[in-house]
Amino acid sequence: MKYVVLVVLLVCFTSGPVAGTDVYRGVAVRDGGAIEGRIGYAGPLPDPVTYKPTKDVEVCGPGAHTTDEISVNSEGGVRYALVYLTDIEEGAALDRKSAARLDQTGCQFVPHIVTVPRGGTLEIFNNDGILHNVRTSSKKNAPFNKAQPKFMKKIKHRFTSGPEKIKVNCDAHSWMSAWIVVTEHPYYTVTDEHGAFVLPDVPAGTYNIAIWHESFGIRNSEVTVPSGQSVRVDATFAKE
Ligand SMILES: [Cu+2]
Repeated sequence: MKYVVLVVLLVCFTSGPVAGTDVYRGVAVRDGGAIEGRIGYAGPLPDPVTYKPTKDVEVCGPGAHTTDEISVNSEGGVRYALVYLTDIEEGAALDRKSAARLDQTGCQFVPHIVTVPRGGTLEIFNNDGILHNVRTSSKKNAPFNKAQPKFMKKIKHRFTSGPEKIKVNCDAHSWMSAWIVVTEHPYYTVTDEHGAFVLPDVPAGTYNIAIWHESFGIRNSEVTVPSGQSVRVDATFAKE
């Protein structure tokens, strides 16, 4: 009996998903399929995170504002959930040459989640004409902390290690936060205001898909993508 258990364990370990693989190969995808779905929130809707600027009010805007940390619409659709495949080894090529862009506009980072390929460059813009200070918290990539005065329109930064989810804050405005996601392949996307997402051009096969939200946690499931067709993956977060 022990022998049987051991065999089962070995099979599990050798056929299980490889998280954060470094062996991704870009190829021409023929008859790829799509994964589409909706990420929802069950139960009473969570309260948004709010703030009221006490400095730079003429740029940041007076009164109460809402951050993008918790953005759930009236139908329970969860915006700004990151959806990605964790174990894909071969698929569409990753464009490492085009720069990704993160704006600071009205004292908010836009978009709230930006993806950057490993080895790629992120351009961080200051559109506000006031001082911002960009600080990242990361482990694989070296963290950085850069003041961006009003005359410094653009900071460029290259991310050399991944995959990694990196939180960004501004030390001049405590409510400003965003996420830089360093990717190894193109199968990452972020849900829209309805909680919807699409991952196109996926080679037929079975993959592990992760759905991550900074406040609600992470969900994983297996998905089988049929050749030339789409498959749905819906997930729901709830208060635990
Ligand atoms: Cu700022």
